Amino acid sequence: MSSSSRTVIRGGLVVTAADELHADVLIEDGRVAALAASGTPAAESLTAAHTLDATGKYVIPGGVDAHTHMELPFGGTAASDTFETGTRAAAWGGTTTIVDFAVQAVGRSLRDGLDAWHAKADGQCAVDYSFHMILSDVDENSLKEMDLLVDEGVSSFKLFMAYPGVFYSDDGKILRAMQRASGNGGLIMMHAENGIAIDVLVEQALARGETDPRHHGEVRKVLLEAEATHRAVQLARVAGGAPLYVVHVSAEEAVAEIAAARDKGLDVFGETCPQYLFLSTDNLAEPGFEGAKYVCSTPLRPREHQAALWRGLRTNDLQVVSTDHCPFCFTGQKELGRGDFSKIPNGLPGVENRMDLLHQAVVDGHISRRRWIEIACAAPARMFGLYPKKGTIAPGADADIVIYDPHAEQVISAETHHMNVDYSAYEGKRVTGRVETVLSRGEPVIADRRFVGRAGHGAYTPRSTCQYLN
Ligand code: DUC
Ligand code: ZN
Ligand code: ZN
Repeated sequence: MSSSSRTVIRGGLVVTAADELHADVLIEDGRVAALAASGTPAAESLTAAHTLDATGKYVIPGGVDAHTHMELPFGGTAASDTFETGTRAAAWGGTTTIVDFAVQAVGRSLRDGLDAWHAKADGQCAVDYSFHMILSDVDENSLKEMDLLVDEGVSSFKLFMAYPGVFYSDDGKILRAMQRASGNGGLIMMHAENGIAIDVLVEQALARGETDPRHHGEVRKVLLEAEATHRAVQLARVAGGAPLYVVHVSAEEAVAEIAAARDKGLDVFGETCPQYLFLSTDNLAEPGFEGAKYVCSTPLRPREHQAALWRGLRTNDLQVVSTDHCPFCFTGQKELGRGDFSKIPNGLPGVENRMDLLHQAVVDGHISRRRWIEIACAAPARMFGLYPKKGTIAPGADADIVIYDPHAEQVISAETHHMNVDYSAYEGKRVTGRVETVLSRGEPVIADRRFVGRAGHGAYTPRSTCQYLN
């Protein structure tokens, strides 16, 4: 067999969610072909035209970011990363698969929304991508379309208990969508905040002259996240046990609702995001209008909530860390909300920072190395039907592989990041660990910290149904 399409990565510590071993990895035709313990005759027999030296480095699966919003129209503007810039930045940060959200517009079909998102992404992406579908208009037609989408690889559906008049679904619509999902294998993803109550508090705060960004955090109360999380769990039970994945969990009380449901054996899952683990209401309260940089929903919480999130990640009450990457420039976009926090477009950049921040969590002792790979690669791949093609390093898996230097020091900054946004939420933060080389299906995308990929290499990747049921 010719060795020209073969690459071997030698001498690194291969870390997956299951194992850590010093092994050489053979890649052939874009897939992992074999692993063999380094230095053994079996490893020496792995020959290839290309060799990558990973001595002293980690060899890890490419990250799977299951929650991004490239080019999302929101709040009278649109997220500033395109599929091209956003997936390039993802690659720089060691993420080789994103699952973005196609949006059903009110009064339109799911198909129209999905087609529109395919048109935005097609030929643009540097790494592989899939779609979830946001349901904004649950009716008989969209319920039927859910079945078709599950069959063609869009097997998860986001519903909003927040944002009345935009994405919001009432409890009846949510129940119907959950009933449908319990029959067709779809996974319901829930934005769990009581948006009707929040809108009352927003109006009252503005009437009192409370217009600064920090009031965004105050009106979007912990109790209203916990209440919505509880309600979503009960609706899923009434719907016949439809699996439920609660997105961007930020509050201790919401983690408790998910943990209680899981203790009953229910298929309830939780995701949190780096911003809730590393940032807090202190950032929202930064002077001037700086707090606008940290406006997202669910909102940042007082830092006391972080311990519960870390604990949830360790105990598997939370399974996934995604970014909810939804960047808006400070100049011209976040500024839309000067004098009225409710007009600040909601969202933070982060697709490039997730793997590094979670590695820092390993360094800081919050999670183990294998748990890092579990919550950032393997669990999201399993949750959204991409495993074992994505999320691990094993024979037959796509060769989406990162050579990671665990000792390199870096300072996160907008000056050096690759996301198309004029600030970093983590400006000045020192972290230990850095991506060195990234392969996507065996092709170099980042080589020794140079971008060598191209728009259009990234392929649309249909998904099977959730592989993570309790
Ligand atoms: N939250 C955000 O912060 N941005 C986009 C949508 C969402 O739910
Ligand atoms: Zn959301
Ligand atoms: Zn989101």
